[in-house]
Amino acid sequence: MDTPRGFNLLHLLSHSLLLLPLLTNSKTPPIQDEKSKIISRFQQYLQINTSQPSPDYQKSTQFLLAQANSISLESQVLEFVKGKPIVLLKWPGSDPSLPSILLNSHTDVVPSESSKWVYPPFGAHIDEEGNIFARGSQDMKCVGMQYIEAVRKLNISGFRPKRSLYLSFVPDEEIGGLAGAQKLASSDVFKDMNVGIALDEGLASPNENYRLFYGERAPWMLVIKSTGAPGHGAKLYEDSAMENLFKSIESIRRFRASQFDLVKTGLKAEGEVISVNMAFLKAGTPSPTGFVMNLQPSEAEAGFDIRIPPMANLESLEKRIAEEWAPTSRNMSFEFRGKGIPHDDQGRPLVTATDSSNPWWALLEEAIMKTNGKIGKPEIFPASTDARNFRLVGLHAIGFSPMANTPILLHDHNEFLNHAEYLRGIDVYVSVIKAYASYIPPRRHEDSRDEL
Ligand SMILES: *[C@@H]1O[C@H](CO)[C@@H](O)[C@H](O)[C@H]1NC(C)=O
Ligand SMILES: *[C@@H]1O[C@H](CO)[C@@H](O)[C@H](O)[C@H]1NC(C)=O
Ligand SMILES: CC(=O)N[C@H]1CO[C@H](CO)[C@@H](O)[C@@H]1O
Ligand SMILES: [Zn+2]
Repeated sequence: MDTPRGFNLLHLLSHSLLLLPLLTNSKTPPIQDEKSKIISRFQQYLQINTSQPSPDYQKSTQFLLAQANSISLESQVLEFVKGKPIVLLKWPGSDPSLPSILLNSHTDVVPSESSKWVYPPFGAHIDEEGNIFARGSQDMKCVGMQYIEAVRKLNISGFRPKRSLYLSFVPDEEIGGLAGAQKLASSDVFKDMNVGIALDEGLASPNENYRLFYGERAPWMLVIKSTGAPGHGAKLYEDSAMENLFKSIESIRRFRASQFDLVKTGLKAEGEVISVNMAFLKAGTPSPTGFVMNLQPSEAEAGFDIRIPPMANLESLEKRIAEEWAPTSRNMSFEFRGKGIPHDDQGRPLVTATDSSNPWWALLEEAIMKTNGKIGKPEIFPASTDARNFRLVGLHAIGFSPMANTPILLHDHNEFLNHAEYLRGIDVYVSVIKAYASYIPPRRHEDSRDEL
């Protein structure tokens, strides 16, 4: 551990733990020791540079296998794509006929501009307040290690699962998950795992409520292009490429404002509206010093990042794009550079039920509340996660990262998680795994639906 400011973790832990007389039992290690070991294992994982674009998956794989070994979990490394390992750990259940539990996390992290960080992004430095600074401290090495630590605790306590528990550590989520979760979810290995419920990442919550996600918005990357008659820069005329494009941009901006207003006035949550943001504008005739200024170009284009909630009306949006944002009547065309799927193959919103038809939802809430955790209203994740791959194959999937009272810093400078919040999250997963791995559905008639 790097402690340039003379910070001492044991010292910090002792503020919250006045249990010293209890700690000197000869068989069990002191609680503080155990907690500092837990934190130091988290730091080790954070210190592995799994930053895109060239994550050190070899190191993260070695590390995770060693962790699995230390608690005798079964492990295998799947490489559907060479150099993109999926580490799959298994705690076998006593009743293999019951569908299993999948706890998923991704091992890669987004790049960081280290010069803009107070502490180095792969240092995992702990400051005086116990905040652990590292890229991945929130997104989402915290969750991956919390799964492992929860299993470790449960195993030590003598707990044995009825359902098998899988921990998957997948690569490349931050670049779309094609070589990771997508390959896993569509594999034969996955079918054999007979998964009943998958947990994946959520987001930090600045208030006391944990956030649970039952769906996510699908990204549509839209590029619109216009053409028009070129002309002298001094001339006012109709139908130039720029004018054609700007009519579209004005229309798109009005739509954006209408959606944003729904969020600002509190009528809808961020994940429930269609967001549109301009990603690029490309036009002009290059000159040696920049652009030709007295010429109206004959072509122009713009790109937009659009995020679609599962319940959005796709037909009406497609119509809007074709008729208002890129109408052929205005010499416009459009294409998608990526188009996510917000619906299942029957056209229904791709979401995980939050009502009584899905017992896993209530079980999760109960298990969290048992640890005195509070829970906010179920949400749609505003961006994409690997969970969509599990929903696409028909599974229940819930996004959850146990980080309350924590600023949302994923992909930001100085990403951190407080050590106490991290430790608390482990206890939450202990409770969740206990509930999930022990769950036996109420007996049904012989002709009933498949077991959940
Ligand atoms: C981490 O890896 C990335 C490449 O993916 C590299 O650009 C960066 O410099 C590395 N950071 C450190 C601290 O080694
Ligand atoms: C479409 O482009 C052509 C060729 O540049 C131009 O003559 C025409 O005026 C344009 N029409 C519109 C509606 O922009
Ligand atoms: C995965 C698992 O069950 N690991 C270990 C848990 O602890 C016992 C000892 O109490 C080991 O025998 C298990 O292998
Ligand atoms: Zn993530």
